[in-house]
Amino acid sequence: MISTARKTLPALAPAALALASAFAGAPARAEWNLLNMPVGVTELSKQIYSLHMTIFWWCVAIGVAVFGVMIYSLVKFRKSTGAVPDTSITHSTRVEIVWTVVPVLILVVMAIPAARTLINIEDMRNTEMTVKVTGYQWRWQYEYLDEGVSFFSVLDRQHDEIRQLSSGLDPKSVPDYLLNVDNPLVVPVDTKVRLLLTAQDVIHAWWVPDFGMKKDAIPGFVNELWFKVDADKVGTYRGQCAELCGRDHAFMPVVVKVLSKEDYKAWLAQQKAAAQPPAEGAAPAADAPAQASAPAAPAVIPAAAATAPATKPVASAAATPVAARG
Ligand SMILES: [Cu+2]
Repeated sequence: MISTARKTLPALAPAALALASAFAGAPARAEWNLLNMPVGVTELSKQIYSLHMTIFWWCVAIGVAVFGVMIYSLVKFRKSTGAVPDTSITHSTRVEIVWTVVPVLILVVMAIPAARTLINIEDMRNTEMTVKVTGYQWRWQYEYLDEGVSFFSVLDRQHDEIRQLSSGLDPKSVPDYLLNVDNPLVVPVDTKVRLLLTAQDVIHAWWVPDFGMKKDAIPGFVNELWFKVDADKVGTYRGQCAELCGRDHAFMPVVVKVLSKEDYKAWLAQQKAAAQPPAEGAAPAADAPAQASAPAAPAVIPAAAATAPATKPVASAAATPVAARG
């Protein structure tokens, strides 16, 4: 036993050192934060995080109480000190009622904040803008309903080149490797944005951890989710497809650029102008790569969209278990 330990300990030393250095210094906090879910930047993500932490601390308290009583009993009433078994509580109706009712009450109390959060997640009232999101193998399409703006979002070309086996290029040479796209979804800050999620081929899932939101995009169904980014959280947020959707599942990231309301208006105006058919003899708009990169598939979308509302009630019911799994 001791000789095994002597052999194993030196072998573990480099690993222990690596672990210690990983947790030492400034980046340590970031590493530790990765153990928990992110607080996020939206109204919902913070609510979900606080629910998660509330339930977590309740579980810690329950764990400490249960294990505390158990360890205390094991030590205090051990056989070597002459303890004799108390047979009066075996098959005691009173004890059985107590240990059934107390956990049920705890679960009921836990269900109150959980139900409140779930209802809030599903509350689509007062949305200020809607974007239809369609998953394809392996790209996303964003359609700004009522705005006439639509584009595809594909893995950044440079990242795509680096990821090729024979490229010989270093993935560390680009920031946010495999988490960058050509055309990100652009939304304004402090605005309730609703996404209508569907897919054209197989099931995908739209996921941005900082928004606390992940939902399946299922062919023939329309799922919905909403987010409202905090007023001071202008920035770029990244996520990925979260449902195994085929060969290039790992290569269809989600990038959301959150702009101030003014910047968003300017961006939208620019996109609308770019979407206009060019005047006779005019050169095509240089800043409309999104439209140019659209494949032939979108022609099918309007038909799918037209049938979607009719199937929506079924969609919500059928999609829920799948969404929960994804
Ligand atoms: Cu996918």
